[in-house]
Amino acid sequence: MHSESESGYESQFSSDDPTASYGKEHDDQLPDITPDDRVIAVMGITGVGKSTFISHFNKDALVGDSLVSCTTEVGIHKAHIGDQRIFLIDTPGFDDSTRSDTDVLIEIADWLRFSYNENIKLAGIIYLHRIKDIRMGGASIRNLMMFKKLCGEKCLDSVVLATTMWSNPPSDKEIRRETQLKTERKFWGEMIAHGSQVFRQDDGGTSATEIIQHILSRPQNVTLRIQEEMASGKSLGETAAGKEVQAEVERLKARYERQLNELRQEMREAERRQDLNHKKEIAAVRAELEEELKSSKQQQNILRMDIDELRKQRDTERETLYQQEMVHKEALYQRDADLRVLRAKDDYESRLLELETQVAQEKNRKSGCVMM
Ligand SMILES: Nc1nc2c(ncn2[C@@H]2O[C@H](COP(=O)(O)OP(=O)(O)OP(=O)(O)O)[C@@H](O)[C@H]2O)c(=O)[nH]1
Ligand SMILES: [Mg+2]
Repeated sequence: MHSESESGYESQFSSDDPTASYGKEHDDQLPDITPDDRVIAVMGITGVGKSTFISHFNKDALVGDSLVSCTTEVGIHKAHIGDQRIFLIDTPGFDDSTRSDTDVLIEIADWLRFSYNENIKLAGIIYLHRIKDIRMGGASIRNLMMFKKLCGEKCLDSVVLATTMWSNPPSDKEIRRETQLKTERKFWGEMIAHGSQVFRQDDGGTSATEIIQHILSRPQNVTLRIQEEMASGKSLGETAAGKEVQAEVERLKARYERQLNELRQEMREAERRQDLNHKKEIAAVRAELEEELKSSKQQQNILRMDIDELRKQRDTERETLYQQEMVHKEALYQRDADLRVLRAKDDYESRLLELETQVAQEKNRKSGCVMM
């Protein structure tokens, strides 16, 4: 097993970019993925260990060490298992700490649509889960639901469900959690019944290679449900995964509206009592909720849009951000240059003053005066 960080997708990015991110640059360039290559997507909630898994095959995968999500864009990493060339697709996870589910879905769906159009088929999908998580909380359940909707039942036999972050040796609690994950239909039970395989990612590169080898042992490639849906002309919001996000956005929107109504009532009470401080507090919370509500409405509009339009919009936003960054960098560079000139001028003037003083002292010495 060895990794490469050049050629293919990766070569289209600057060498100091450690992660090859998929982006608009690919519009006019065919990726260097041939039908003989096997492409494997790695998915799961943020911080579960997707990039770490990939880094066992290609050191360029960007592993996070902070509380915020690390991988925000789809990244493509090339590696070899024996003679087989593989491409590992790193994906941002739902429950991203900085982005909405809508943004994450756009990012993943956009790559899946692009790969479908380029006839790049997936050999399999690895779905990671932290065995350390005490409960299958809201975010994990939502992520799993989204994943199932993204894949569709037909693809489930190409899915590997793998648990990360095992203790050594495994604790009883971890083993009990694994059993629960495997047996409860709403967790992994139903997926296992449709052919998904369970692995432990508990031994670094060794267990990671076993997982990849299992996928490679299956000759067929798969098309995910969302890829078929988008190819048939559906907007993102019309796909099963998009509907899942829509439902979540709708639920949040209803919650913000309810809270705003409650605040209006509270505000009337505060006005009646002429309680200025409370009025200020309510106004601050109301402003936050109104922002959230605005963002939910924007997300609903985004999900109704055609994915091509979305992509163009996103590329324009990125371009604007890039331009702003360049202007900012240029201003900083100019400020540094101005500072250097000022410093050089100061140095020159002090040196000149020093020399003038020396000359005056010399003159005075020669004429016999004493300088005070
Ligand atoms: N103990 C242990 N730590 C792990 C394991 N896998 C990942 N980590 C650590 O968990 C943290 C997050 O790992 P990442 O690989 O960045 O997770 P990710 O899923 O790519 O996260 P995002 O990019 O934010 O979605 C890092 O500090 C890793 O070192 C594992 O199997 N065991
Ligand atoms: Mg990552």
